[in-house]
Amino acid sequence: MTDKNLGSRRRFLKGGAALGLTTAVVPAVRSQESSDGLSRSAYGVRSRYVTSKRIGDGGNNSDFESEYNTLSPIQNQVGIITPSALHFNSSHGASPPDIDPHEHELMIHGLVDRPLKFTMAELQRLPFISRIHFIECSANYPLPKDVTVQHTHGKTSCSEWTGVPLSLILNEAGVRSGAKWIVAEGADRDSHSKSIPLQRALDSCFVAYGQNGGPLRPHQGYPLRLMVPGAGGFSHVKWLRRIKVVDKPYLTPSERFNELHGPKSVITFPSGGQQLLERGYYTISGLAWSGAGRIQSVEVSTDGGRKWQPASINGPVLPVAHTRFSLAWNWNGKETTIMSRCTDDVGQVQPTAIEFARSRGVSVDKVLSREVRRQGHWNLVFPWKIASDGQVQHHYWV
Ligand SMILES: Nc1nc2c(c(=O)[nH]1)N[C@H]1C(S)=C(S)[C@@H](COP(=O)(O)O)O[C@H]1N2
Ligand SMILES: [Mo]
Repeated sequence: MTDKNLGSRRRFLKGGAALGLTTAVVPAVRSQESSDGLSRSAYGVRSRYVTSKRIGDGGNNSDFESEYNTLSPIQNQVGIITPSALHFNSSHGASPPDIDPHEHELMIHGLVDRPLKFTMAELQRLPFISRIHFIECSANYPLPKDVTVQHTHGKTSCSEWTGVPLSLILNEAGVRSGAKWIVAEGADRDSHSKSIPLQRALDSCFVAYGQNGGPLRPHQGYPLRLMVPGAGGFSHVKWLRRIKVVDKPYLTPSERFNELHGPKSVITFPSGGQQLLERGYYTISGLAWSGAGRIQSVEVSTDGGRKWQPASINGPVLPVAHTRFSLAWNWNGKETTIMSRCTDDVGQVQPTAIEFARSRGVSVDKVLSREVRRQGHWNLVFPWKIASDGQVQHHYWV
Protein backbone atom coordinates (compact mmCIF):
# COMPACT_ATOMS: atom_id res chain seq x y z
CA MET A 1 0.00 0.00 0.00
CA THR A 2 1.41 3.40 -0.94
CA ASP A 3 1.50 6.26 1.56
CA LYS A 4 -1.08 8.06 -0.54
CA ASN A 5 -3.59 5.17 -0.18
CA LEU A 6 -2.95 4.93 3.52
CA GLY A 7 -3.59 8.67 3.80
CA SER A 8 -6.96 8.45 2.10
CA ARG A 9 -7.96 5.45 4.18
CA ARG A 10 -7.01 7.31 7.34
CA ARG A 11 -9.45 10.07 6.52
CA PHE A 12 -12.34 7.60 6.86
CA LEU A 13 -11.46 6.60 10.37
CA LYS A 14 -10.70 8.69 13.38
CA GLY A 15 -7.04 8.35 14.39
CA GLY A 16 -4.50 5.61 13.77
CA ALA A 17 -5.83 3.34 16.51
CA ALA A 18 -8.88 2.50 14.44
CA LEU A 19 -6.58 1.05 11.80
CA GLY A 20 -5.58 -1.63 14.27
CA LEU A 21 -1.84 -1.12 13.92
CA THR A 22 -0.93 -3.69 16.52
CA THR A 23 1.44 -6.61 16.15
CA ALA A 24 -0.29 -9.73 14.94
CA VAL A 25 0.31 -12.89 16.93
CA VAL A 26 0.97 -15.83 14.65
CA PRO A 27 0.10 -19.11 16.35
CA ALA A 28 2.31 -22.12 15.74
CA VAL A 29 0.96 -24.34 12.97
CA ARG A 30 -0.23 -27.67 14.33
CA SER A 31 -1.13 -30.52 12.04
CA GLN A 32 -4.47 -31.97 12.97
CA GLU A 33 -6.80 -34.53 11.55
CA SER A 34 -10.54 -34.20 11.33
CA SER A 35 -12.88 -37.00 12.34
CA ASP A 36 -13.00 -38.57 8.86
CA GLY A 37 -9.22 -38.98 8.87
CA LEU A 38 -8.54 -36.21 6.36
CA SER A 39 -5.78 -33.79 7.19
CA ARG A 40 -6.64 -30.09 7.44
CA SER A 41 -4.86 -29.53 4.19
CA ALA A 42 -6.65 -32.32 2.29
CA TYR A 43 -10.09 -30.82 3.04
CA GLY A 44 -9.76 -27.34 4.45
CA VAL A 45 -11.17 -26.02 7.66
CA ARG A 46 -11.80 -22.39 8.47
CA SER A 47 -9.79 -20.37 10.96
CA ARG A 48 -10.81 -21.04 14.54
CA TYR A 49 -11.41 -17.31 14.87
CA VAL A 50 -14.27 -17.50 12.35
CA THR A 51 -17.43 -18.59 14.15
CA SER A 52 -20.31 -17.64 11.87
CA LYS A 53 -22.92 -20.41 11.72
CA ARG A 54 -26.43 -21.39 10.76
CA ILE A 55 -29.00 -21.39 13.54
CA GLY A 56 -32.39 -22.99 13.95
CA ASP A 57 -35.37 -20.88 12.94
CA GLY A 58 -37.27 -21.28 16.20
CA GLY A 59 -36.67 -17.66 17.22
CA ASN A 60 -34.25 -15.65 19.30
CA ASN A 61 -33.23 -18.17 21.83
CA SER A 62 -32.99 -21.06 19.47
CA ASP A 63 -29.28 -21.37 19.03
CA PHE A 64 -29.91 -25.08 18.61
CA GLU A 65 -28.67 -26.81 15.54
CA SER A 66 -31.70 -28.06 13.71
CA GLU A 67 -31.20 -30.69 11.05
CA TYR A 68 -34.02 -29.42 8.94
CA ASN A 69 -34.68 -25.72 9.32
CA THR A 70 -31.74 -23.37 9.50
CA LEU A 71 -31.12 -19.71 8.80
CA SER A 72 -28.07 -18.40 6.95
CA PRO A 73 -25.85 -15.87 8.82
CA ILE A 74 -26.22 -13.18 6.16
CA GLN A 75 -24.98 -10.51 8.59
CA ASN A 76 -21.49 -12.00 8.18
CA GLN A 77 -21.60 -12.66 4.47
CA VAL A 78 -19.55 -10.64 2.00
CA GLY A 79 -20.10 -10.59 -1.76
CA ILE A 80 -23.06 -12.41 -3.28
CA ILE A 81 -22.26 -16.12 -2.90
CA THR A 82 -23.35 -17.94 0.23
CA PRO A 83 -20.67 -20.40 1.34
CA SER A 84 -22.16 -23.86 0.66
CA ALA A 85 -21.78 -24.85 4.30
CA LEU A 86 -23.89 -21.84 5.34
CA HIS A 87 -26.72 -22.07 2.78
CA PHE A 88 -30.02 -21.90 4.66
CA ASN A 89 -31.91 -25.14 4.86
CA SER A 90 -35.56 -26.00 4.82
CA SER A 91 -36.54 -29.64 4.75
CA HIS A 92 -39.91 -30.60 6.04
CA GLY A 93 -39.24 -32.52 9.15
CA ALA A 94 -36.56 -34.90 8.00
CA SER A 95 -32.80 -35.19 7.82
CA PRO A 96 -31.25 -35.41 4.37
CA PRO A 97 -31.64 -38.95 3.00
CA ASP A 98 -28.31 -40.76 2.63
CA ILE A 99 -28.27 -41.26 -1.13
CA ASP A 100 -25.59 -43.27 -2.94
CA PRO A 101 -25.08 -41.42 -6.23
CA HIS A 102 -24.21 -44.70 -7.95
CA GLU A 103 -27.72 -45.93 -7.24
CA HIS A 104 -29.67 -42.74 -7.69
CA GLU A 105 -31.81 -42.36 -10.81
CA LEU A 106 -33.99 -39.64 -12.28
CA MET A 107 -37.15 -41.00 -13.90
CA ILE A 108 -39.13 -39.04 -16.54
CA HIS A 109 -42.58 -40.38 -17.33
CA GLY A 110 -46.27 -39.47 -17.81
CA LEU A 111 -47.32 -37.70 -20.99
CA VAL A 112 -44.12 -38.47 -22.90
CA ASP A 113 -43.33 -40.60 -25.95
CA ARG A 114 -40.39 -42.37 -24.28
CA PRO A 115 -40.26 -42.74 -20.49
CA LEU A 116 -36.60 -42.40 -19.48
CA LYS A 117 -34.31 -43.09 -16.55
CA PHE A 118 -31.01 -41.33 -16.06
CA THR A 119 -28.26 -42.41 -13.71
CA MET A 120 -26.13 -39.61 -12.25
CA ALA A 121 -23.27 -40.68 -14.55
CA GLU A 122 -25.60 -40.38 -17.56
CA LEU A 123 -26.80 -36.93 -16.49
CA GLN A 124 -23.19 -35.80 -16.16
CA ARG A 125 -22.49 -36.77 -19.78
CA LEU A 126 -25.08 -34.26 -21.01
CA PRO A 127 -24.51 -30.59 -21.93
CA PHE A 128 -24.58 -28.45 -18.77
CA ILE A 129 -25.09 -24.89 -17.62
CA SER A 130 -23.91 -22.97 -14.55
CA ARG A 131 -26.10 -20.19 -13.15
CA ILE A 132 -25.83 -18.04 -10.06
CA HIS A 133 -29.27 -17.97 -8.42
CA PHE A 134 -30.75 -17.29 -5.04
CA ILE A 135 -33.21 -19.66 -3.43
CA GLU A 136 -35.55 -18.00 -0.95
CA CYS A 137 -38.18 -19.74 1.14
CA SER A 138 -41.60 -18.13 0.61
CA ALA A 139 -41.77 -18.04 4.41
CA ASN A 140 -38.77 -15.68 4.75
CA TYR A 141 -40.44 -13.10 7.01
CA PRO A 142 -39.68 -11.61 10.41
CA LEU A 143 -41.41 -12.31 13.70
CA PRO A 144 -41.75 -9.50 16.24
CA LYS A 145 -39.32 -11.26 18.60
CA ASP A 146 -36.58 -11.47 15.95
CA VAL A 147 -33.32 -9.65 16.65
CA THR A 148 -30.77 -10.17 13.87
CA VAL A 149 -31.01 -10.10 10.09
CA GLN A 150 -30.26 -13.83 10.24
CA HIS A 151 -33.61 -14.25 12.02
CA THR A 152 -35.55 -11.78 9.89
CA HIS A 153 -34.10 -12.57 6.43
CA GLY A 154 -31.95 -15.71 6.81
CA LYS A 155 -34.07 -17.99 4.62
CA THR A 156 -32.38 -16.84 1.43
CA SER A 157 -29.03 -17.90 0.00
CA CYS A 158 -27.24 -17.66 -3.32
CA SER A 159 -25.03 -20.22 -5.03
CA GLU A 160 -23.61 -21.08 -8.40
CA TRP A 161 -25.64 -24.12 -9.48
CA THR A 162 -24.51 -26.47 -12.26
CA GLY A 163 -26.65 -28.99 -14.09
CA VAL A 164 -28.69 -29.93 -17.16
CA PRO A 165 -31.50 -27.81 -18.66
CA LEU A 166 -34.81 -29.56 -18.08
CA SER A 167 -35.86 -28.71 -21.67
CA LEU A 168 -33.08 -30.96 -22.95
CA ILE A 169 -34.28 -33.88 -20.82
CA LEU A 170 -37.96 -33.34 -21.63
CA ASN A 171 -37.24 -33.07 -25.35
CA GLU A 172 -35.31 -36.32 -25.15
CA ALA A 173 -38.42 -37.96 -23.65
CA GLY A 174 -40.75 -36.22 -26.13
CA VAL A 175 -43.53 -34.24 -24.44
CA ARG A 176 -46.98 -35.24 -25.75
CA SER A 177 -49.71 -32.81 -26.72
CA GLY A 178 -52.08 -32.05 -23.87
CA ALA A 179 -49.18 -31.83 -21.40
CA LYS A 180 -49.39 -28.60 -19.35
CA TRP A 181 -47.58 -29.25 -16.06
CA ILE A 182 -44.86 -31.35 -14.51
CA VAL A 183 -44.81 -32.88 -11.04
CA ALA A 184 -41.35 -33.15 -9.48
CA GLU A 185 -40.76 -35.52 -6.58
CA GLY A 186 -37.93 -35.88 -4.08
CA ALA A 187 -36.59 -39.01 -2.39
CA ASP A 188 -37.08 -37.77 1.18
CA ARG A 189 -39.27 -39.39 3.80
CA ASP A 190 -42.42 -37.58 2.68
CA SER A 191 -41.59 -37.54 -1.05
CA HIS A 192 -41.81 -33.73 -1.23
CA SER A 193 -43.58 -32.97 -4.52
CA LYS A 194 -44.50 -29.87 -6.46
CA SER A 195 -46.37 -29.09 -9.70
CA ILE A 196 -44.72 -26.58 -12.03
CA PRO A 197 -46.17 -25.17 -15.27
CA LEU A 198 -44.64 -26.99 -18.26
CA GLN A 199 -43.80 -23.71 -19.97
CA ARG A 200 -41.67 -22.60 -17.04
CA ALA A 201 -40.07 -26.04 -16.86
CA LEU A 202 -39.03 -25.71 -20.51
CA ASP A 203 -37.98 -22.04 -20.28
CA SER A 204 -35.83 -21.84 -17.18
CA CYS A 205 -35.71 -24.97 -15.01
CA PHE A 206 -32.66 -27.19 -14.69
CA VAL A 207 -31.63 -30.20 -12.67
CA ALA A 208 -28.55 -29.29 -10.64
CA TYR A 209 -25.84 -31.60 -9.35
CA GLY A 210 -23.28 -28.88 -8.62
CA GLN A 211 -23.14 -26.13 -6.01
CA ASN A 212 -20.33 -23.56 -5.91
CA GLY A 213 -17.90 -25.71 -7.82
CA GLY A 214 -18.50 -28.97 -5.98
CA PRO A 215 -21.30 -31.50 -5.66
CA LEU A 216 -24.53 -30.39 -3.93
CA ARG A 217 -24.39 -30.58 -0.16
CA PRO A 218 -26.68 -33.25 1.38
CA HIS A 219 -28.87 -30.48 2.91
CA GLN A 220 -29.24 -28.91 -0.54
CA GLY A 221 -30.45 -32.13 -2.19
CA TYR A 222 -27.40 -34.29 -2.96
CA PRO A 223 -27.04 -35.72 -5.52
CA LEU A 224 -29.71 -33.84 -7.57
CA ARG A 225 -32.21 -31.00 -7.15
CA LEU A 226 -34.60 -29.10 -9.34
CA MET A 227 -33.93 -25.39 -9.89
CA VAL A 228 -36.96 -23.19 -10.67
CA PRO A 229 -35.25 -19.78 -10.83
CA GLY A 230 -37.16 -17.02 -9.05
CA ALA A 231 -40.00 -19.20 -7.74
CA GLY A 232 -40.53 -19.86 -4.03
CA GLY A 233 -38.01 -22.21 -2.43
CA PHE A 234 -40.72 -24.87 -2.10
CA SER A 235 -40.52 -25.57 -5.87
CA HIS A 236 -36.80 -26.35 -5.82
CA VAL A 237 -37.32 -30.06 -5.11
CA LYS A 238 -34.28 -31.65 -3.46
CA TRP A 239 -33.11 -35.27 -3.77
CA LEU A 240 -34.97 -35.21 -7.11
CA ARG A 241 -35.91 -38.70 -8.34
CA ARG A 242 -38.99 -38.35 -10.53
CA ILE A 243 -40.59 -35.94 -12.99
CA LYS A 244 -44.04 -36.77 -14.28
CA VAL A 245 -45.45 -34.82 -17.22
CA VAL A 246 -49.16 -34.21 -16.64
CA ASP A 247 -52.19 -32.26 -17.86
CA LYS A 248 -53.21 -30.50 -14.62
CA PRO A 249 -51.60 -28.75 -11.63
CA TYR A 250 -52.16 -31.72 -9.32
CA LEU A 251 -50.14 -30.41 -6.42
CA THR A 252 -50.62 -26.68 -6.28
CA PRO A 253 -52.56 -25.87 -3.13
CA SER A 254 -52.09 -22.15 -3.63
CA GLU A 255 -51.32 -20.09 -6.71
CA ARG A 256 -48.89 -18.06 -4.59
CA PHE A 257 -46.49 -21.02 -4.56
CA ASN A 258 -45.89 -20.46 -8.27
CA GLU A 259 -45.43 -16.71 -8.07
CA LEU A 260 -41.97 -15.35 -8.68
CA HIS A 261 -40.42 -13.57 -5.71
CA GLY A 262 -40.91 -9.80 -5.88
CA PRO A 263 -38.01 -7.35 -5.48
CA LYS A 264 -36.49 -7.43 -1.99
CA SER A 265 -33.48 -5.96 -0.23
CA VAL A 266 -32.11 -5.64 3.26
CA ILE A 267 -29.19 -3.90 4.92
CA THR A 268 -26.88 -6.54 6.42
CA PHE A 269 -24.44 -4.03 7.97
CA PRO A 270 -25.25 -2.35 10.26
CA SER A 271 -28.09 -4.70 11.19
CA GLY A 272 -30.02 -5.96 14.20
CA GLY A 273 -28.00 -6.93 17.26
CA GLN A 274 -24.87 -5.15 16.03
CA GLN A 275 -23.36 -2.17 17.76
CA LEU A 276 -21.71 0.91 16.25
CA LEU A 277 -18.82 1.85 18.52
CA GLU A 278 -18.46 5.52 17.70
CA ARG A 279 -19.75 8.17 15.35
CA GLY A 280 -17.93 8.52 12.04
CA TYR A 281 -17.48 6.71 8.77
CA TYR A 282 -19.22 3.40 7.98
CA THR A 283 -19.90 1.57 4.73
CA ILE A 284 -23.53 0.48 4.83
CA SER A 285 -23.85 -2.82 2.96
CA GLY A 286 -26.68 -5.13 1.98
CA LEU A 287 -28.24 -7.57 -0.46
CA ALA A 288 -30.96 -7.07 -3.08
CA TRP A 289 -32.68 -9.68 -5.26
CA SER A 290 -35.74 -10.32 -7.41
CA GLY A 291 -37.32 -13.48 -8.78
CA ALA A 292 -38.30 -11.64 -11.97
CA GLY A 293 -34.86 -10.64 -13.24
CA ARG A 294 -31.91 -8.40 -12.50
CA ILE A 295 -31.70 -5.67 -9.88
CA GLN A 296 -31.82 -2.34 -11.68
CA SER A 297 -31.09 0.00 -8.77
CA VAL A 298 -30.95 0.21 -5.00
CA GLU A 299 -31.54 3.28 -2.85
CA VAL A 300 -30.70 3.74 0.80
CA SER A 301 -32.21 6.13 3.33
CA THR A 302 -30.31 7.03 6.49
CA ASP A 303 -32.99 9.37 7.86
CA GLY A 304 -36.03 7.18 8.29
CA GLY A 305 -37.20 7.38 4.68
CA ARG A 306 -37.26 11.16 4.10
CA LYS A 307 -34.35 11.24 1.63
CA TRP A 308 -33.17 8.35 -0.57
CA GLN A 309 -29.66 8.12 -2.04
CA PRO A 310 -28.57 5.83 -4.86
CA ALA A 311 -26.46 2.95 -3.54
CA SER A 312 -23.37 1.61 -5.32
CA ILE A 313 -23.48 -1.91 -6.70
CA ASN A 314 -20.46 -3.92 -5.57
CA GLY A 315 -20.02 -6.85 -7.89
CA PRO A 316 -21.95 -8.79 -10.51
CA VAL A 317 -25.60 -7.97 -11.29
CA LEU A 318 -27.12 -11.25 -12.44
CA PRO A 319 -30.72 -12.33 -13.08
CA VAL A 320 -32.39 -13.97 -10.08
CA ALA A 321 -29.26 -13.58 -7.97
CA HIS A 322 -28.31 -11.76 -4.81
CA THR A 323 -26.80 -8.38 -5.69
CA ARG A 324 -24.50 -6.58 -3.26
CA PHE A 325 -24.96 -2.85 -2.66
CA SER A 326 -23.33 -0.29 -0.42
CA LEU A 327 -23.47 3.35 0.62
CA ALA A 328 -20.78 5.53 2.19
CA TRP A 329 -22.17 7.03 5.40
CA ASN A 330 -21.04 9.30 8.19
CA TRP A 331 -22.98 8.60 11.35
CA ASN A 332 -23.40 11.74 13.43
CA GLY A 333 -24.04 9.78 16.61
CA LYS A 334 -27.76 10.61 16.72
CA GLU A 335 -30.65 8.17 16.75
CA THR A 336 -31.82 7.36 13.23
CA THR A 337 -33.42 4.70 11.05
CA ILE A 338 -31.76 3.22 7.96
CA MET A 339 -33.34 1.15 5.18
CA SER A 340 -32.96 0.09 1.57
CA ARG A 341 -35.32 -0.32 -1.36
CA CYS A 342 -34.67 -1.85 -4.75
CA THR A 343 -36.11 -1.83 -8.25
CA ASP A 344 -35.81 -4.75 -10.66
CA ASP A 345 -35.41 -4.70 -14.42
CA VAL A 346 -39.09 -5.30 -15.10
CA GLY A 347 -39.82 -2.09 -13.18
CA GLN A 348 -41.14 -3.53 -9.92
CA VAL A 349 -40.24 -1.49 -6.83
CA GLN A 350 -39.86 -3.04 -3.39
CA PRO A 351 -42.96 -1.96 -1.44
CA THR A 352 -43.03 0.05 1.78
CA ALA A 353 -45.12 -1.31 4.64
CA ILE A 354 -48.01 0.96 3.60
CA GLU A 355 -47.87 -0.11 -0.05
CA PHE A 356 -47.54 -3.77 0.90
CA ALA A 357 -50.50 -3.56 3.30
CA ARG A 358 -52.59 -1.97 0.59
CA SER A 359 -51.67 -4.69 -1.94
CA ARG A 360 -52.75 -7.37 0.55
CA GLY A 361 -55.91 -5.52 1.50
CA VAL A 362 -55.03 -5.03 5.18
CA SER A 363 -54.14 -2.10 7.42
CA VAL A 364 -50.45 -1.38 8.04
CA ASP A 365 -50.52 -2.78 11.58
CA LYS A 366 -51.35 -6.16 10.04
CA VAL A 367 -48.22 -6.57 7.85
CA LEU A 368 -46.73 -8.97 10.39
CA SER A 369 -49.97 -10.72 11.24
CA ARG A 370 -50.12 -14.48 10.97
CA GLU A 371 -52.62 -14.29 8.16
CA VAL A 372 -50.41 -12.05 6.01
CA ARG A 373 -47.20 -13.92 6.85
CA ARG A 374 -48.78 -17.18 5.78
CA GLN A 375 -49.40 -15.81 2.30
CA GLY A 376 -45.62 -15.75 1.91
CA HIS A 377 -43.54 -13.57 -0.42
CA TRP A 378 -43.02 -10.96 2.28
CA ASN A 379 -40.75 -8.34 0.71
CA LEU A 380 -41.23 -5.07 2.57
CA VAL A 381 -38.70 -2.25 2.86
CA PHE A 382 -37.09 -3.21 6.16
CA PRO A 383 -35.88 -0.52 8.61
CA TRP A 384 -33.17 -0.81 11.26
CA LYS A 385 -33.19 1.68 14.12
CA ILE A 386 -29.82 2.93 15.35
CA ALA A 387 -29.95 4.25 18.92
CA SER A 388 -27.66 7.07 20.06
CA ASP A 389 -25.52 4.49 21.89
CA GLY A 390 -24.97 2.73 18.55
CA GLN A 391 -27.22 -0.27 19.19
CA VAL A 392 -29.02 -1.53 16.10
CA GLN A 393 -32.53 -2.87 16.46
CA HIS A 394 -35.45 -3.99 14.38
CA HIS A 395 -37.79 -1.03 13.90
CA TYR A 396 -41.39 -2.21 13.91
CA TRP A 397 -44.40 -0.67 12.26
CA VAL A 398 -46.74 -1.89 14.97
N1 LIG B 1 -37.33 -33.01 -1.32
C1 LIG B 1 -37.52 -31.81 -0.71
N2 LIG B 1 -37.28 -30.70 -1.41
C2 LIG B 1 -37.47 -29.49 -0.85
C3 LIG B 1 -37.96 -29.37 0.50
C4 LIG B 1 -38.20 -30.56 1.21
O1 LIG B 1 -38.61 -30.55 2.38
N3 LIG B 1 -37.96 -31.78 0.57
N4 LIG B 1 -38.17 -28.10 1.02
C5 LIG B 1 -38.41 -27.03 0.05
C6 LIG B 1 -38.42 -25.70 0.66
S1 LIG B 1 -39.83 -25.25 1.50
C7 LIG B 1 -37.41 -24.80 0.45
S2 LIG B 1 -37.53 -23.22 1.02
C8 LIG B 1 -36.17 -25.19 -0.28
C9 LIG B 1 -34.95 -24.85 0.55
O2 LIG B 1 -33.78 -25.25 -0.10
P1 LIG B 1 -32.45 -25.43 0.77
O3 LIG B 1 -32.79 -26.33 1.92
O4 LIG B 1 -31.42 -25.97 -0.15
O5 LIG B 1 -32.08 -24.06 1.28
O6 LIG B 1 -36.16 -26.57 -0.61
C10 LIG B 1 -37.39 -27.05 -1.08
N5 LIG B 1 -37.20 -28.40 -1.59
MO1 LIG C 1 -39.66 -23.06 2.06
